[in-house]
Amino acid sequence: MATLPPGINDQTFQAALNEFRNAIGADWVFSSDEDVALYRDAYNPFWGEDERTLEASAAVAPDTTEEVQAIVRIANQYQIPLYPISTGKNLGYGGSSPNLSGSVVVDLKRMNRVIEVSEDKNYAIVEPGVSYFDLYNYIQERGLRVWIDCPDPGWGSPVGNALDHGVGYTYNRYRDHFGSHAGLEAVLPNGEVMRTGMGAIPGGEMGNYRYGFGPEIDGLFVQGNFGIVTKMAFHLMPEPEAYYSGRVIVPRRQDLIPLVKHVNNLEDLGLIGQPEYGSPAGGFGGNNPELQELLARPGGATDAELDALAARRGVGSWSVNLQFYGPEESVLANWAFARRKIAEDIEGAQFEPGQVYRFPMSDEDKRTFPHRVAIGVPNMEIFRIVPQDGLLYFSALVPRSAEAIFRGQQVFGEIYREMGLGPGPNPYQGAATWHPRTFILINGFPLSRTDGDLNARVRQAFRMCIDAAAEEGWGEYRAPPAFADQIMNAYSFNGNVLRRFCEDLKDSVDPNGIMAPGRGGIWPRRLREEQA
Ligand code: EUG
Repeated sequence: MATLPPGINDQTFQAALNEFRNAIGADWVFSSDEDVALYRDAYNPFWGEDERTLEASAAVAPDTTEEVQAIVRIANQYQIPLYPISTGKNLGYGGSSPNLSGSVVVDLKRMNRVIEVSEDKNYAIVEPGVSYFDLYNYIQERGLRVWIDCPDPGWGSPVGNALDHGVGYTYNRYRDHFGSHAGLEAVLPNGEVMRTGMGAIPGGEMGNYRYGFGPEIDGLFVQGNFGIVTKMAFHLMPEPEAYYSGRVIVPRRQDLIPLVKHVNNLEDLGLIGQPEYGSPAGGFGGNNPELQELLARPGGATDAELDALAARRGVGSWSVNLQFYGPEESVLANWAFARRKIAEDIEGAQFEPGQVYRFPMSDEDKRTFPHRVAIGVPNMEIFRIVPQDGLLYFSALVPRSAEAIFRGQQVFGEIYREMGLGPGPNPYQGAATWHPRTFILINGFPLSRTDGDLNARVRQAFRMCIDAAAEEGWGEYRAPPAFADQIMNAYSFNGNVLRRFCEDLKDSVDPNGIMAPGRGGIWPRRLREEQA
């Protein structure tokens, strides 16, 4: 028995499904229990309790923008809530699960056409069902000298990833995936098709200039419910001549403060790609028994004790890998500049040189390259470190400083300990640095397929983290649907005017409230009143 949308009886629902079948073909309307179950969140925070929480009622898979329009019109007629997904791989952030139970998933996987890749002008135009693998293969098959910028899981969609604030590895202007877009096409909640940027001029060229004229409204489609994006243009990086990566290691825990300042400067000068912080003393290599013992003591360890231990073990406290792209001369010169600035300022800093890689690179060399996403080669290696039953990502946006990292270790560590979820972040846990101009403290809460009690505690800890972050002036950048409302409510300046403004827009462009109700914490009037 399907989970129906609120206020819709089975007869109306069946009538709507029949209309969908007439519009796009019966093969592409999925309504059996086993088909619909595939759209449940694969990292489901409700396992072991009510696994059907936030379950879809059905799914439809259109092939064209016209079919998307037909679906939206039918949804309006029958008041059926829709929930669009691209490749549906938003794992840790809800997967393909809607914010409103009973929504019909609009699965855009068949809209997987690469419309254009321009090698002269360095852009791509793609449909939402195109994956990073697809776009990469398209470029390789044609021998085009442009790079994609991909996130860790290569099966995701450039459109879907950009629309959920996703990111990659190369220079900021490419690895900020929404930031690198240049115009889009969307089906609006009333079924009309709109193009933004230069696409709004008949015969205009999407892919180059992003803004066009007037307000830039593309952001409404990010984590939003103002339409279904059916095409999107992205700026691509021209294939660089060389890639170089060097590692900096600093001895003391507090050395992270000046290190972050130097790395921020390199980044804001446009000299480096994603800086990858790590710790030889802890972090991913943190299973040292002496360290564990220090941390387990009441009150934890002091910096002096941690530094003494790191010195005794002959390891540094922090490391950062710096990545350079461009002409061979400039990547080496920029690495020399980074070394000089950091050596002048941080006593005992060490520098491990890497090697110059040149492009184009053979397939064989790509296969053995140590970190393929850094050179725009999509893969699935990241799943080696994801626990079997998945994770829930709590991801707080914090200022780009070591002080914020230290504070986050304390604030979120307390919640882990209080909720009996283990030690939580250790004194060497760094920040995620994919996003421009911010750090993101990502805490992956493990889920269980069988232990409902653990999942319930994880959900509670997640909610405590949202509140604790808000008290620090921090919000989250992305979230599983179960937490969207609480997160949006934390963005509460001036009586939640941000949310209220979005609701005004929502009521005006989507009066029937059919487009992804609840996504981004924005509900249509009808459902706001129900919740009140
Ligand atoms: C990861 C990356 C993310 C995120 C959550 C997890 C990677 C984990 C770039 O964003 O939000 C290994």
